[in-house]
Amino acid sequence: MGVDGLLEGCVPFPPEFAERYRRKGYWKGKTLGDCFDEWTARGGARTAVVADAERVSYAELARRVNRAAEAFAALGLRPRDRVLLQLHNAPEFLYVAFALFKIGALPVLALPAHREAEIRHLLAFSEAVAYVAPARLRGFDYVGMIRAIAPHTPHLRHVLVSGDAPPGTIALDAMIRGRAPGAGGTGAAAAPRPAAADVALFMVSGGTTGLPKLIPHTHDDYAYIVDISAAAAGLGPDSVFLAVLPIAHNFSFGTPGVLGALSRGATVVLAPSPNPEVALPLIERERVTNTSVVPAVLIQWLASPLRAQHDLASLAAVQVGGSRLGAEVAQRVKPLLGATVQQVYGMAEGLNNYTRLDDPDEVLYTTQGRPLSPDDEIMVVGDDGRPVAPGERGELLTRGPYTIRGYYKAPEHNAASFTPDGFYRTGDLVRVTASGNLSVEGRVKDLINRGGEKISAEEVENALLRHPAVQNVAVVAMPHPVLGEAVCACVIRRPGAPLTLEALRAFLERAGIARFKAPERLEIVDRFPLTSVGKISKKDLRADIAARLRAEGEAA
Ligand code: OOB
Repeated sequence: MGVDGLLEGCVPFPPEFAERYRRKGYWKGKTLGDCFDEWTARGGARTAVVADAERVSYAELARRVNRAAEAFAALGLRPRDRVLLQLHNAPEFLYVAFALFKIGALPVLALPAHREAEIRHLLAFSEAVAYVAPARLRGFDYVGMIRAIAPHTPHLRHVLVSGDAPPGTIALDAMIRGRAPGAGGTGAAAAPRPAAADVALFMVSGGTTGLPKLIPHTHDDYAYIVDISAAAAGLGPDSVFLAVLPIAHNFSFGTPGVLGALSRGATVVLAPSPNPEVALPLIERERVTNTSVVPAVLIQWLASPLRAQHDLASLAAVQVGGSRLGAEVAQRVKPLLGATVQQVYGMAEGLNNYTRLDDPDEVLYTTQGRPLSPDDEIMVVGDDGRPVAPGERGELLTRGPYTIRGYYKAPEHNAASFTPDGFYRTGDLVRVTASGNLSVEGRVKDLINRGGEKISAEEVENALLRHPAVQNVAVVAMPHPVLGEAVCACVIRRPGAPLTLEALRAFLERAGIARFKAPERLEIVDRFPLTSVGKISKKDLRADIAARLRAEGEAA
C-alpha cells in the first residue's frame, strides 16, 4: 500500500485538499459501484441502455453487472488487479467496467483503435492480469493480436472475449448471463470492497512524450466529475444520450457521457460509429436529446445530405469538445440541428470547462467555457512561469477536486508535467476572455490533435526512425479542413533510399502502431529548420507545411 492507502505508484491528493473536498461535499465517500447500485435501484424497469436491437432496463443492467462481478471474483480477480479493457461501444463495456468497479479491480481503458505496440506497452506497464476485447471488430482480429503478445506478458492470466470466444479464452457473454463456471455464487459479496479514496480506473493519455501514460482517477474524484458534468449538461430522467465517440474516452465515458446519463436515470444509446449514416437515423429512431461529439464529427453531420432526411427535432443540446471548434461551425448548430451547442474543453487528466446552456450566443460560439467546479483552480502563466496580465495568452495550469496529481508510475514525467504545488501543466495556450471564459488558442506540448485523437509526435518519430530509409524525422501537425489537424512526417532520407508515404504507413502498420497515428503526408527535406539553440524548429516546419498546403489549394 502507498501513502493514504492509495495504490502504489499513484500521487495522492495532499491531506488538506482531500479534507476540503470532503468537507465541501464534493467527495462523498462512495465507490462507483455504490453509485451504480443507487442509479439502478432508482431506474428500475426504465430503459438504461440501447444497442443494436437490444434494450436493457436498469434492473437488468444491475443483474448482469452483479453476475459479471461474481464471475470475475470467482476467476480470482482481486482489488487493485489491473484489467486492460479494449471494448467498443457495446453493453459489454458497461457490464465489465461496473463489475470491475464493484470488486475494486481497475479497468485500464484502451481505445479499440490501439494495436499491438500500444497494447503490449499498456499490458506490460499496468501489469494487467486480464485483457478483455471483442473477438473481431471491423476486420481486426483482437484474439490473434493478444495471442502474439501474451507470451511476453508474464502477468497476463486471463483473456476474456465478447462474441465468439475461441479455445483458450473465456467467453464473456456466458459470464454475464450466468453460465460461466463459478458464476452465480456469492463471490463478489464476500470479496473485500474497494475504498472510495482509492483508484477506480485508468484512462490512457495521448501522451506528449513517447508512449501513452496512465491517468489514475479515484472513485471519489470520478464520481464527482460525473455528477457535476451531468448537471451542467442538463441531463435528466427524460434525456436520451447518444454515445458516438469511443466510450473508452473520458468525454463519452464520464464527463458526462454514459456514466453521467445513467446517473440521471436517462437512457444511453450506444452507436457503433459516429458516421452520419449510423448516428442520424439513431437520433430519429430513439428520440435522442443529447450527444457529445468532436468538431470533426459535427462538421460531417452538418454537411451530410442525410441531415434533411431525418427528424432530429428531439435534439436539445450537442456538446462539442476534444479539439477547437470554430465559431462559424458553432453558430450553425442551432439553425441546422435545432440544438443548443455546448463547448467542452476537457482533458482526461481532469479539468472540464463548459459553456453553460443559458450563456449568451457570443460565449457559446467563441469560447471554450469555464471550469465546472467552484474549487477548480486555474492559472495562466507566461514563459517565465508567472501569471500573465488578465486577458493575455499563456499556458493553462490547473488543480482541483477531480484533476490528478500525477501519472501512474511516472515520477520523472510528473516532475515536468506538474508544478511543485500540484498544478497540472495542461500544455494548452489559453486566454481568459472578458466574460471570464477560456479561449483555447494553441499549445506548447508536442502533440497532434487529429480530430480530438491525441497523437504524441515523439512516439511516431521513434517508430519511423526504425525505417531503413529514414535518417531523421520530425512529425508535425498540418491543417486539415475537417479533422482540424493531421499528421505530417518530414523526413531526411538516407542517401539513395527511396521512400513513399504508402511505404511509411505500411511500415507503421506492420510495427503494430494504431492506424490513426500514421502520417497523411510525407515531406522529404534536406535539412530541418533549427531554433536559436539548435533544436528542430517545429514551429517553422508547421508554418512551411501550412504555406505549402495553401499554395496547393490555390493551384487546384
Ligand atoms: C479530451 O481529453 P484528452 O485527454 O483526449 O485531450 C485533452 C486535450 C486538451 O489539453 C486540449 O489540448 C484538447 O485536448 N482539447 C481542446 C478542447 N477540448 C480538448 N482544445 C480546444 N478546444 C476544446 N474544446 O479531449 C476531453 C476530455 C473530456 C471532455 C472533453 C474532451
